[in-house]
Amino acid sequence: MSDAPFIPLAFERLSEAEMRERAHDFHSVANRRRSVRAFSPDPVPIDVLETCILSAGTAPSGAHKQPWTFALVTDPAIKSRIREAAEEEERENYARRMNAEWLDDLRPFNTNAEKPFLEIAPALIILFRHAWEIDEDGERGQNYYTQESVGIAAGMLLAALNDAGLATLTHTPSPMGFLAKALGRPENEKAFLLIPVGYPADGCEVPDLERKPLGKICVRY
Ligand code: IYR
Repeated sequence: MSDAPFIPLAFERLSEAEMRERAHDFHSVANRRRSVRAFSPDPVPIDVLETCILSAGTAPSGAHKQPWTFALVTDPAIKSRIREAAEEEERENYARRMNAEWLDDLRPFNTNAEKPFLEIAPALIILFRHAWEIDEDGERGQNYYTQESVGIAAGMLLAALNDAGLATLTHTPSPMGFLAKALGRPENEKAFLLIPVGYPADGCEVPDLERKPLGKICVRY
């Protein structure tokens, strides 16, 4: 038996009617989320972003190591540096790294190597994955399932920001090594995702996409 302390779980059963209503309400908010590439430069309340980051930080993680750092960037000079470095990689991606099928799959999204949203969006949240930990004495400690843990935290962050009335983009400039360098992150932290956050630009349009129905994403046994 472990001698680690346990405490009573705070958990309240809801009525089925309330469960149904809450599940539907959450789906209707989640289903309005769209990846936005045209942002308004209007500033957003930083405390709202911080609260959403706290929600992301409630994600489950391997051995509760919480192997994540959320870099919240609003400094225009840093945003510019990130845009410049991201576009340098993306020019290489579009010109050489992505094959014909990939470029064809991206056609409906009208993307290219230009990433003005990295400067225009009022905030960028860069999620770093801790591949391992470094303790106060500089010793290495193991982390577990860091891809899964940080992926779940990223999903929770996107859901929280969407629920708070903010638009996001799930952006993966690749390779992402330049982000740790630009932000001076320690060597155990690997950039996982870059999320521009703000309000959509006036007149913002998004591709006319459909989501798969339940029958296409859920199999019952
Ligand atoms: N990273 C590139 C290309 C790109 C790739 C996928 I897969 C997307 O869903 C969207 C874009 C870019 O950001 O343009």
